[in-house]
Amino acid sequence: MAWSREETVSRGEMRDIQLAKMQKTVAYVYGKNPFYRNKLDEAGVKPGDIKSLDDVRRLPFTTKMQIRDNYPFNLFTAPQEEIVEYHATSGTTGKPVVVGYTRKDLELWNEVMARACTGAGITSKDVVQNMYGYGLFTGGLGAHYGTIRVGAAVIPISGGSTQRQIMLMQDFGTTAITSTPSFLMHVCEVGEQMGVDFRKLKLRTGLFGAEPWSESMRQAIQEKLGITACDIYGLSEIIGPGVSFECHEARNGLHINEDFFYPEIIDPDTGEVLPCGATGELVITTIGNEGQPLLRFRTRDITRLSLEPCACGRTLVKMDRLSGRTDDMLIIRGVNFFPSQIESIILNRQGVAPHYLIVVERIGSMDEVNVQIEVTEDFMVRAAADVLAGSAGNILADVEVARQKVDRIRRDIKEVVGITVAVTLVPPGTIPRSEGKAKRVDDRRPR
Ligand code: DLL
Repeated sequence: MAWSREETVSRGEMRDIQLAKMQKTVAYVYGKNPFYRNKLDEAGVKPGDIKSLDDVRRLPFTTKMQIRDNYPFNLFTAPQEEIVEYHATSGTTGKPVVVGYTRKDLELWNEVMARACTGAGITSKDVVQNMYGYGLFTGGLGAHYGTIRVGAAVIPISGGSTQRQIMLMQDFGTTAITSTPSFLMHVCEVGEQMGVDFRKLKLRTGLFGAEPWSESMRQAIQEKLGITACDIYGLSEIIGPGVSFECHEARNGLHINEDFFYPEIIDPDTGEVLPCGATGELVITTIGNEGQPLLRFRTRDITRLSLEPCACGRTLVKMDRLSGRTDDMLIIRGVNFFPSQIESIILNRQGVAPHYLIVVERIGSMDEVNVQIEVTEDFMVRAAADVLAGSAGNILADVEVARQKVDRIRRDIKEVVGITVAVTLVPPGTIPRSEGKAKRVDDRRPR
């Protein structure tokens, strides 16, 4: 069952809703925000020109850089006194991107997060352990609002405190988890070391996102915890988590809350709109936001849209799990690839853990990639026991197993990605763990 009627309306009705809200949004920003008025005047478009959804492509794009250039509040369209909550991106370089929410925006965010929780099968009977970071990052409060809106109980533990996470899971009878997939994997690893069998706990579902994760990672999470793992997508500029979400029935793509976030797919190089089903950059126009509405925001996230009917009965358009970001793409010796392509290859191998780091260096004039992957605790214990026992035959066999693993992973990467990389197996616990989004790439090339 969907949370709201809009999730199951016909295509025709959805397009009517979108057009009415689009026209209202364009008139609103044109009337209230000098940045947009100038942009629309330059593009020669007046609010009255948006007569059909096809006219949306006449609107100019908005980029992250433009939001940053208007730091902190110049893109706000609602007056300052109507803003009731701020969020911001972490921003590793320069100023962060700031977002301001009015009461109506918070209502909208509650609504889309309630839809996402319902999509994952969360109801008022659930106890949700919210491991997303609280603070300026939107993950914590977004999941918090959605949980409460569906009437479930939230445990607002935030990220970190790994052992405490496990204790609360056991003692509070947690049934659902909201977390980045990488932090959850870390919690699992620590739990396993403590001898916890997560499958025996009351856990049954979860909403995971904020970073790329592969189908293999989903399988690993589902197996280790005995839950259904649903993907959730969003970005601070648009609202935070809740732009799109997977339903637990199908788990094969994310329903976009398109009555609030109007999606388009464009060719990232030319800006041309691509037909439904083509892969490209996701562009979103917010058609319900008040604080800081965005016209045709370039997310830089790469995906494709699908209108195939879904087993859950929702008619909301679906997007594929992200294949990467245009700005995360690594170009190595002329070959383009996304770090997330490597994850499935690693996760499909026995004896290695889902913790990896892709190190890129320039040696002379050549770019070299070294994929560091942790071996599992079990593998390490066996090898150490053989060394202690002084059994030369077994030690040699262990070395041979490790060599074959490295060779296999190298070959698979070459086949899938098309480049030759070095693969190094490193001891368990060597790769830094994150409490939020994992850092998968260490690009040491001079800029
Ligand atoms: O990550 C909002 C969020 C919080 C989403 C919790 C889901 C759960 P930002 O910090 O602004 O916002 O980062 C947004 O993260 O453009 C994507 O590149 C990436 N991202 C978010 N969700 C997913 C996902 C939050 N499910 C950026 N899969 C986005 C892959 C994701 N990447």
